[in-house]
Amino acid sequence: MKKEKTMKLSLPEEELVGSGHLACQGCGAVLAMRDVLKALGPKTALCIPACCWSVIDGPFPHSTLGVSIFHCAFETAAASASGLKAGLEMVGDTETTVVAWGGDGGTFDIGIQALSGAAERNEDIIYVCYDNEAYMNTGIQRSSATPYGAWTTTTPVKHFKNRPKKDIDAIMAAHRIPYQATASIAYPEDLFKKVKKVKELKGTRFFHVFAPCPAGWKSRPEDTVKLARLAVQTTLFPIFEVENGEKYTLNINVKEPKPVKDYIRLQGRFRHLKDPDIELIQEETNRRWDRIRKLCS
Ligand SMILES: Cc1ncc(C[n+]2csc(CCOP(=O)(O)OP(=O)(O)O)c2C)c(N)n1
Ligand code: SF4
Ligand SMILES: [Mg+2]
Repeated sequence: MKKEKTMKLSLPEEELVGSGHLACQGCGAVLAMRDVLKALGPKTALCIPACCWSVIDGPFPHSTLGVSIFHCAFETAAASASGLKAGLEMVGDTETTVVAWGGDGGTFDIGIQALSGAAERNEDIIYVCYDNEAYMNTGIQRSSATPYGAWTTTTPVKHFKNRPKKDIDAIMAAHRIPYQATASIAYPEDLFKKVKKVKELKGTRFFHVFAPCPAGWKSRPEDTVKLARLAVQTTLFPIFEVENGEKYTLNINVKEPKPVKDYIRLQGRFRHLKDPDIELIQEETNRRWDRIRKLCS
């Protein structure tokens, strides 16, 4: 008799992201939420500033999420989460994990003051930035997380983004918070494991999660996970963690990096780039990878 193939689940079966959400097909931000909530469980409260996720969840009183949500102003994710945590403690709830959940625009740009303040005070919150590298919810405007060379509606083809992506990980390391990590929706076990590990840790914990957006990247929805994996395998997005701003650990080593071209050519937002432009991106990627590897060694 032919042996039946079975798939072993490495993440818990319980889903806190329900079906019927409002995201586009192939949205990486939904996978990020799914993995993080599997690690945190239902006793979680999210502060969500203006971003795709404030829409994805659905219109009140409906919600696709099995956890509480506080929709806050764009620039206030970390401040709102700090206040919510203090309020919960005042009423004797020390069990609920408070999470600020923002996009790259709400984190790298408009929410950075609140985030920096919360990190400096070492507020007892988890901050998750799902990074889709632009202001997607309002129609694909450039953010400081947008990579060099990308088209967006505010960096049109003739004037594509000519500045590098802001190094938010270095900025957070400078705050010497107890824990921070990069992660990717293509490596759910790594993301799950790291969130679970620091769930009970006190103080500010920051996650920078790479989450492709087919609508904004002009990529195929079925390529979302492939692109996220390629971003790691080309070393464009290294996966590492930092404790107290000092102890760097590489979580996913890439022994033979793939050329960045493999990643770039799958996305319409980079269609205008010529070979010399891609060569520049390759050189910058190699430089940053060397620096991260040295920090982790
Ligand atoms: C103070 C303020 N400025 C601008 C907006 C408009 N706005 C809402 S969502 C958004 C884009 C958010 O981008 P990001 O944080 O990267 O999340 P994404 O939409 O990509 O998921 C903008 C500009 C707003 N709601 N409030
Ligand atoms: S625009 Fe991008 S991030 Fe927003 S819901 Fe669609 S795929 Fe997800
Ligand atoms: Mg964004």
